[in-house]
Amino acid sequence: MKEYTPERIRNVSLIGHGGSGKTSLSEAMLLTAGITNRMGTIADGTTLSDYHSDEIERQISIMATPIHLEWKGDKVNLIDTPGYQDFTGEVKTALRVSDIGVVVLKAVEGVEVGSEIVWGYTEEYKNACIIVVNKLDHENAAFDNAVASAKSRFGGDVTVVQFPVNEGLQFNSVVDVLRMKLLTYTDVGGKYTESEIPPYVKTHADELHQQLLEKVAESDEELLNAFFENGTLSDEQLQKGLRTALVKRAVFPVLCAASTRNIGVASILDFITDYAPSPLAMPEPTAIHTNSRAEVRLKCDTKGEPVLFVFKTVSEPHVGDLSFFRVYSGSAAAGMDVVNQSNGKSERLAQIFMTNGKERKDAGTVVAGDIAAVVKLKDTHTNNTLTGRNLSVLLPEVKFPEPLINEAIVPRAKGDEEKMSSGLHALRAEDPTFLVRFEPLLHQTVISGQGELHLTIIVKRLKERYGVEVDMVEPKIPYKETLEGKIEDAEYKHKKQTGGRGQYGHVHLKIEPNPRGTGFEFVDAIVGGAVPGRFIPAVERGVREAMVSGVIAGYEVVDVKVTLHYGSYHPVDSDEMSFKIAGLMGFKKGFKESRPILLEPIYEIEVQVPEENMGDAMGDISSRRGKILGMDSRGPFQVIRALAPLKELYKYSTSLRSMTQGRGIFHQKFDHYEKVPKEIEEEIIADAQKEKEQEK
Ligand SMILES: Nc1nc2c(ncn2[C@@H]2O[C@H](COP(=O)(O)OP(=O)(O)OP(=O)(O)O)[C@@H](O)[C@H]2O)c(=O)[nH]1
Ligand SMILES: [Mg+2]
Repeated sequence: MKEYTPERIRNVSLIGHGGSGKTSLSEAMLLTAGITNRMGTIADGTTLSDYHSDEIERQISIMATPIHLEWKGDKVNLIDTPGYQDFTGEVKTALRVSDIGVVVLKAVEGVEVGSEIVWGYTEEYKNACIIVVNKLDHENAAFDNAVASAKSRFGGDVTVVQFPVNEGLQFNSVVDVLRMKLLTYTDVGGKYTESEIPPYVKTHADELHQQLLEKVAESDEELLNAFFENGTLSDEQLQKGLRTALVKRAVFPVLCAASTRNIGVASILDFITDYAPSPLAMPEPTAIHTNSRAEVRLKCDTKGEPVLFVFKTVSEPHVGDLSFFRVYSGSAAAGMDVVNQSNGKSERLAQIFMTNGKERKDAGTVVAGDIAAVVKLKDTHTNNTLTGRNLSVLLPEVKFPEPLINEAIVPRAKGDEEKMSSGLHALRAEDPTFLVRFEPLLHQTVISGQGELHLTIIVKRLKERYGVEVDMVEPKIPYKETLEGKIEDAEYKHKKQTGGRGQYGHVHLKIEPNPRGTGFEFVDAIVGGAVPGRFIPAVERGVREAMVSGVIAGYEVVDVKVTLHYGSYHPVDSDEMSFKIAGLMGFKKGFKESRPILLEPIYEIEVQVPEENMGDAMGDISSRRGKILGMDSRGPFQVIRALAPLKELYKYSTSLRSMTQGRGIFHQKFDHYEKVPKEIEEEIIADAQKEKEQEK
């Protein structure tokens, strides 16, 4: 494999709304660069990037897929990312290691919700951004509208560099207002011919050229002075200025494409390699020294101490885990020993690959700025930093989006629990936006993710890869039991006399509520040895056991005070077990008579919706027994803060998404426990009884 210097590398993520044509664009780029000799299609499931079975079946991208090509001597690393909202974690991790984001828009729709979400990520990671208006061969293509929508959502630095002269079914030509040429595509291989701009679009081209000059001039004081002095910029000033303006996010150039017809693609590659930043042109990333916590700037120096960041883990059949990494300093080569600074373990880079979807080639030396994959590391995961022995630093981790949806899962076959758990953990290593936890009190495994499709795919992989079939069910709610009344004297006598030694334990308990949140309290108020001291802890253990398994509906009892104030014992038959049973039964009996109630978890939610969905969102929150705490505006959005029972928030993200066409977002966090309304309490108790009977 050829070795590239950092200035000859470009790291690009293709990002955008679902179906905008990112994968098709990557496929066209591979063909144009001669990596493939035929363009794969989404319909046939033959693209290099969408090679996973789920992607082929659903005809959408699900994984961020690294591919690479060479264009005019430069190495272009592309990460094709999914547009569907459930997989935004993949976009984040891709942009984290990319210098450049290519935002793909549809020529008919322009900016959509997904475009706005990924744009937000480019702001977070400060990527240089290029906008590609794709599908210009669509009969309703409307380039100017798409650009207007980009300007209104992404700001006035969106600047046209190319415009189509014949958008629609016959689309094959664009005017490049940077070089002031007409580019015409007639070759299926993607090559274009250059000619003079035809007279009927010349004025328009001149105007846009002038706008581009001004935009570039504005991005830099020196250029602005030169512009005022000379009324223009030299070609050299324009080109150099454009390069720095891209890094500064002062200009967002707009280019044109019809990916599936391979139109515009070659000049997008030209633009990326001529103007978009190499890793050397980007600000040096900051790492943190593991001991001193001091900030360390990482120079993109191939001779420096190696620092690698693992941004993605893919588990491949017959290969094992592939860890994708970017080198931030130094170089990486097969056979090298490194330290995983995230857990202190040493690792050997056995085999390093460059990948194009599922195709892999040995990589040789991977220099600072480049991206590659390594197989079979022992204990290295996404977000880990690997370094040489002489530099202990950590790079900042990708902050993955918090989970939005929970489902409980139950294996179909008894005895599959262990296989299920190990499969889920392997899947979790691959996908940090997916979480698994076991709820010991509720005896269930709960999986969380970004949406219904996300969890459906996890469940399918569990079956395909680990042979475990599971059902998704609504997660149980961790209700609690407590009481509102009190009982002065709950008596229970446990007595058994059947041959041999008998059993005898006898208690009188006072049971009363403790203030909410203060927990359990046990008071020993025995006087005169009515219950001998050695049996008293056993009584407390009995009470605690009853509390764990619940009394009225099988949920944990909280916030009670139990006073043992009287009892009796038998000199021969009494033992700890007898008093434990007396404590347990006495508590259950007394609890039932002290106006027991159920408590439910209440969450605070923050819901952000577009203004026009405000009414619907409020109505929906009320119908979920929510209480509005306040409202605020945030840009074009309204933010509602409310309290709502967890029970009513099941699949909330799905309905919020459909209510707002995907624009609504929400966060939730546990707030407190509150009494369950009577009619709902009755239902819960009835359900618990039914479940108990089924278990018998
Ligand atoms: N006419 C036309 N169709 C296109 C073009 N680009 C993509 N398509 C079609 O649009 C659909 C979506 O294309 P993809 O390449 O899968 O889009 P994507 O952005 O990768 O989609 P996700 O990864 O699911 O977000 C497919 O049916 C493509 O064939 C184009 O330039 N012109
Ligand atoms: Mg795709």
